Amino acid sequence: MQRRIFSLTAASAVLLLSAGIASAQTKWDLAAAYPASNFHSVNLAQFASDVDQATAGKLKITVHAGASLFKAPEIKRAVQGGQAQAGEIIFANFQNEWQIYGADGLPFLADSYDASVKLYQAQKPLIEKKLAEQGMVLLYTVAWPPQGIYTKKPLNSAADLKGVKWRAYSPATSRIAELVGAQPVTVQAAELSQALATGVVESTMTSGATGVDSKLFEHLKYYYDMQAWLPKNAVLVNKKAFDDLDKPTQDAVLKAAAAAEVRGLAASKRVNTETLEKLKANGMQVLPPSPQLKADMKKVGDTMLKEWLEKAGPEGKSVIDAFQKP
Ligand code: PCA
Repeated sequence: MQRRIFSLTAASAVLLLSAGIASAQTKWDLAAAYPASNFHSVNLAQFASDVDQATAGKLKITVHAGASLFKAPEIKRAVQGGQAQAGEIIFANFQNEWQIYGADGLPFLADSYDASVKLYQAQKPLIEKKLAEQGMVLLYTVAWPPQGIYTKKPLNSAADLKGVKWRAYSPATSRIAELVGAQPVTVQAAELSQALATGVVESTMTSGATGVDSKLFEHLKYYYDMQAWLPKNAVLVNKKAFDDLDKPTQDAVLKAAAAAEVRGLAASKRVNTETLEKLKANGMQVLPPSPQLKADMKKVGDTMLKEWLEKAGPEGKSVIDAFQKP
């Protein structure tokens, strides 16, 4: 009897203790789609460690890079449903759900870092509102470096892309392929190397960063530095998970997020230069587009902006007007 009472007391002590720890520490899983070495993922790791430090370990964020927890197109819904408390998405992937998400995926609308920041300012209030309706909070965004075209053969004009198997990552990159007569196949970054190795695709439009991440120089020879657009990644958190934090912890998250946004932009610019050098060092020809190729792609951009405005309606027009205001 004596022993039994003792063990019961010990058991409840353990229970009480673990309940205490559980309430003192919150753990978030953050699903991300790009490799751990990618600058977005490195920035996320820094963000997680900043939050850990600022909260003295009260909020532990585990970053699951490389689409190891959810595949890129699934991450948004996983955060919405709370299967992952947080996640990193690329807005352009969700254009079919709501056109405003796709504004930064339109060729030659915002085609420099400065323009991309300006476009973001125009998108941001609408996006924050939409995400709130969807049960999420926007923490920060970081633009990818400018997008160019990778091919096996030299390109003089868009006509050289006819029939080419083109890897797309978003509705807009598929639409580009259709407009130039290439064959779009949607493949996310995590599967890009394999798709190239097996011949499923033989060209793509992406950044120098992804070119290096996926070692595109192993299969493709040319990179045309089109500087066509700078799609943005966004880090989101489930609203309930965020609301469940105490105020000081929320503030620490928001502060670390603001720092990550600034740091991420600087990293993107740096990585843009570095990765184009790395492509060259690995035998890739990094070239400016010919005037014809540039003119052809600009035309594609004009068509896509027109189509986008038709679908995005007055809301879309308000974004473009705000963006184009001097
Ligand atoms: N890399 C990602 C999206 C944009 C980019 O530069 C990709 O190719 O999937």
